[in-house]
Amino acid sequence: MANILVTGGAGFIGSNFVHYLVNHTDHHVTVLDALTYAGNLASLADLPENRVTFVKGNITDAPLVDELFSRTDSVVHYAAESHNDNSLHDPRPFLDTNIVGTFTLLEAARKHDTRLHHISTDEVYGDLELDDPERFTESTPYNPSSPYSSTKAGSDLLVRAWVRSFGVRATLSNCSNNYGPYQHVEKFIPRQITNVIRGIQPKLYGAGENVRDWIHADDHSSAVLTILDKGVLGETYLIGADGERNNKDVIELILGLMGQPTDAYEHVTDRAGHDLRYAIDFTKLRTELGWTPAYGDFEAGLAATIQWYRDNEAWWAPAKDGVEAFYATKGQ
Ligand code: NAD
Ligand code: TDX
Repeated sequence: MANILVTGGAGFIGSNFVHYLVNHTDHHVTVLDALTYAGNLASLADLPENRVTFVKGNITDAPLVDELFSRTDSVVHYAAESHNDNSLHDPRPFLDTNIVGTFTLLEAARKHDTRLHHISTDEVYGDLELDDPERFTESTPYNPSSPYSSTKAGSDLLVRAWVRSFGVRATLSNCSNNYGPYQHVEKFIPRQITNVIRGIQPKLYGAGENVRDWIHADDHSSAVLTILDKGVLGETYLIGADGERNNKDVIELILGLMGQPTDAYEHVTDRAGHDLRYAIDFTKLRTELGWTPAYGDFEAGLAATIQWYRDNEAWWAPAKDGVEAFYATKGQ
């Protein structure tokens, strides 16, 4: 049994990881989360109190971070400002949390010699052409497009520098687009599901040819736990599940699964600087650490996710009107 600190554990992927740890290990989990608009304590409500301790706080709060690191074995760092559209509207919080927050954790890891796993995104690599036969690998050059992805790229580079310069015991992973329960309604898939439930037309940015490489959040969690247990210090691992789909296909799939005509959506203003395609080659994780995804069937995973949003309207309803009002100001 170990004490694991999970930053951002009240967010989408972090809360799925906390559930995963409780269900698949005997570790004790401490969650450090500022409960920004994206954090929701209800995402942890059904977990046993003797396994999970919640601390409300900011990852830029150095004394708090120092105190927590002094009594933890490992840290998994999810906390971030995570939404590209918000980063185009107001980049500042992305620099504070993603850059300064990660720096604050690295300094504490250095002081306490704490094992750290840093969670990042495939967006640090920029985007691919639709017909490019290559996918991202661990050696693809960094080329981020948005304020969000550039701050995530910056945080990755800080981690690598602290490994090399100070011997911090860290690993990194860059994952593709996640879907599953507890994802905020600002994001593509939950926005469309909850639009259909509310009788609002789903909204497709531009022509919808943009491709995302979808992975279930549980598969992301199992990959992170594998890296935490078996990953080589200083190494980066790409996480994906061969889930490439364009946005138009995903919206049509959601409509079909929800019993609606598959053309019952509208095209809205495209995202500025919209990345065309992400695609992950996860050969290194598969061959070196023996990890494989469990959710092979995207349609089945999506159907289960739709059911989760149908069953948990109380979880997402408080955020829905505000999100739609924000998008409406941008013609989206
Ligand atoms: P999210 O926005 O749902 O959750 C972020 C969480 O971090 C929230 O609970 C929020 O309250 C907390 N947080 C934000 N700023 C904080 C701060 N300064 N101090 C403490 N807590 C703070 O994000 P997510 O989609 O779950 O993403 C989690 C991580 O995974 C991020 O690092 C993101 O870059 C990465 N990632 C996400 C995806 C994806 O598809 N969503 C894919 C690859 C990587
Ligand atoms: O209403 C919408 N309509 C639409 O067409 C929204 C909200 C999005 N989109 C498009 C934009 C993207 O091509 O859908 C795609 C997915 O959009 P998001 O859910 O905003 O995700 P993305 O920008 O791809 O980034 C996500 O994956 C990588 C996460 O939000 C990041 O945190 C992660 O790093």
